[in-house]
Amino acid sequence: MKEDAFQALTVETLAPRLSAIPAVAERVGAAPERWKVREVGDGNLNLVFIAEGEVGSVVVKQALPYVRLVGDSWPLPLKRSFFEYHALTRQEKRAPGSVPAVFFFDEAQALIVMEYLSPHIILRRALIKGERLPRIAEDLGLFMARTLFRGSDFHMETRERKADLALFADNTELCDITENLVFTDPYFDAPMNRHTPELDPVVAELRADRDLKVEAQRMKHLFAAKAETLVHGDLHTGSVMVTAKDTRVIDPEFAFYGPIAFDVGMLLANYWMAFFSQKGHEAGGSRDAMRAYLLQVIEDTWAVFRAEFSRLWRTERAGMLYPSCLYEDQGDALGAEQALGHVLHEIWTDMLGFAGVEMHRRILGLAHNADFEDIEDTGLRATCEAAALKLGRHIAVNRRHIASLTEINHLAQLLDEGRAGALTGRQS
Ligand code: SR1
Ligand code: MG
Repeated sequence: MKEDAFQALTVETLAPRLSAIPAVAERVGAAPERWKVREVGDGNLNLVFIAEGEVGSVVVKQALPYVRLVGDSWPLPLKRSFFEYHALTRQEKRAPGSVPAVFFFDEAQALIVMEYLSPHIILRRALIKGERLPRIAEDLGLFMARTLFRGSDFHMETRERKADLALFADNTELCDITENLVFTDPYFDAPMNRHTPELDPVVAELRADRDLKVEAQRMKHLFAAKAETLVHGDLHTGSVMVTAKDTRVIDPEFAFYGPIAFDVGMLLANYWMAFFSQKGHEAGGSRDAMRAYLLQVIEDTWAVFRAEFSRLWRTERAGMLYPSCLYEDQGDALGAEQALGHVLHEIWTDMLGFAGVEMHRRILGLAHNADFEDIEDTGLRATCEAAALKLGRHIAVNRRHIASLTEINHLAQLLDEGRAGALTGRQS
């Protein structure tokens, strides 16, 4: 199959095409006529199938040569599957057990056969239903600290890291999607944008906000220029599968060498959006406990990330940056701690900027979140979205002057209750 020209899989062709591959047959069964195949992809880009046989089940993910959400008018290279495969192997090494196991990869067919996670569901869906997952703060805080620290010059041998940086530098088209959809399009009337009509006045205010537009481009500048570590690149709540006992991160096709703060900011932004959307899912009962849970998850995720990053700094800082020959080896452990403080402070400040723009793009840009989209009453949806837009603006513009998540979460509560005034315009 490796030499073959690309052919998109279908429910009918998948079993005959893949059952001859030993690594796949071993996990599903060798008799294709006994396979049950269904397409379950609901993402923006790819095909995703579940194949079940007499032995077991696998997931087959295949890239399409275009953006599924838009159609073939927007071509997108198949090589994103190559980057996803290589990111998954690195993440498994750096944070064992945090991603699905990969059984087979075919570069020409842009397909990855991997572990079928069951009874896992997408984290975003769980949060919309009001489910409180007990492990996500710990698991995702550790995942981010371990993958981001261990992929950086704090830890890696510099030659190996530079080779890896060169490998992922070719993921240009997916970076281009983020550069446009996240950092630029939300801030003007770009052709693919859409928003809930009742938001018109808030949207006009944000698009006229000079400080915000400058800050969004500063974040884009960082995203494009700060090749610090191998980031997941699309770490939102739709890229995480969960049960009460297990958390797995999926879909790293946007992986590239970028700022440590990018993954952290994107994830926290998606929790804040989940928080603001709860009001729209309250028909089945009060979501007060869910709101409190989400704000706690945000604080705990950052605390776990910080603690694990600090532990790795003290025990695995073997790369070229801040070498121990300058600090610990000279009896100056305090110097290393001082440097750690600076590094964490920069991650904190940048993380808030990335979180702010992520909230904006999910409400004003092309790719929206089910958290808000599933709210049918557009007036109610707009109320939820407006609160998220205002918090996003506040943390992006004021990120250098914000001391704690407690402070931000207090503002989030005020906004959610409609008690925080405008929080846009020139109030920075
Ligand atoms: C056209 S792709 C839109 C979005 O889907 C992916 O999940 C990324 O978040 C991207 O920005
Ligand atoms: Mg994805």
